[in-house]
Amino acid sequence: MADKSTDYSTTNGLESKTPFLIGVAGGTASGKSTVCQRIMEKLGQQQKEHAERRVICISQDSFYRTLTPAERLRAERGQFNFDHPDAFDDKKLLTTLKDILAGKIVEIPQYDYITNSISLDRVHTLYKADVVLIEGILVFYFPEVRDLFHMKLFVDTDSDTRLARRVPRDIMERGRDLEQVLNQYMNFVKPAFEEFCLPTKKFADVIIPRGADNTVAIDLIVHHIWDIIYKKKASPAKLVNGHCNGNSEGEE
Ligand code: UZR
Ligand code: MG
Repeated sequence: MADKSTDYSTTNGLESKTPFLIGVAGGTASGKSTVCQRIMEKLGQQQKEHAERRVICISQDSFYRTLTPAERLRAERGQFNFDHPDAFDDKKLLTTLKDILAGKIVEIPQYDYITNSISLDRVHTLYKADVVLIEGILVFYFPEVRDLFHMKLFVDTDSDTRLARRVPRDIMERGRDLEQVLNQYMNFVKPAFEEFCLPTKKFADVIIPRGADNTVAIDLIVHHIWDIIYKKKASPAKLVNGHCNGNSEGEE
């Protein structure tokens, strides 16, 4: 079958060790990070040291742009729209992904939801990997970024389930109060989801209903990734049974 996954390593004219890039989109609190975590676990990577990891995950949140002082004030009052494409530095995201595809070592800053800004003192260095997952609400929004992915997944979780998860998460992990969370949800998160995120579902190769609860879908996806990346060396049955160690040394 002449699918693009068969010869992914030569897409964009890059060399044979090009990492396999997977985009994971979906609404807020749909379970994108958890889906990525499950994929990494099932590929047997989770316990490895950072530099050795063959499967890594990046969040689009690391590519929020620096706010102007006026925007910062609005953000503190919950009046800045973090769900709008303009909130992101898409050029930086694009450059970083291109560098990753070119096999370069890149630095990824961590985002701090309490200060609404990138923490420059908490930067992760990403080494070469076989598989790179990028998760975020708008990873399929920017055409040039979208075109870089070898596989596109959309985590499709009901809006009420997402809201029910988002409220306690924002209060407990992101230092907000209930009124602020609900206002922000109604004014920004929900309309931006409908306008910018949901329409990108059509670009997905695979739509995952119910998010991380959908173990069948995740197993199938992992099976497929394994097939593409480490094909022929290990039986897929081993992978599903959790025996895979993700070591691709000497393969190809
Ligand atoms: P996920 N977000 C914040 O709450 N604060 C910030 O400083 C930056 C982002 C939220 C953003 C979006 N919206 O809905 C969410 N708001 O992070 C995306 N308001 O993250 O996909 O993990 O839900
Ligand atoms: Mg997230």
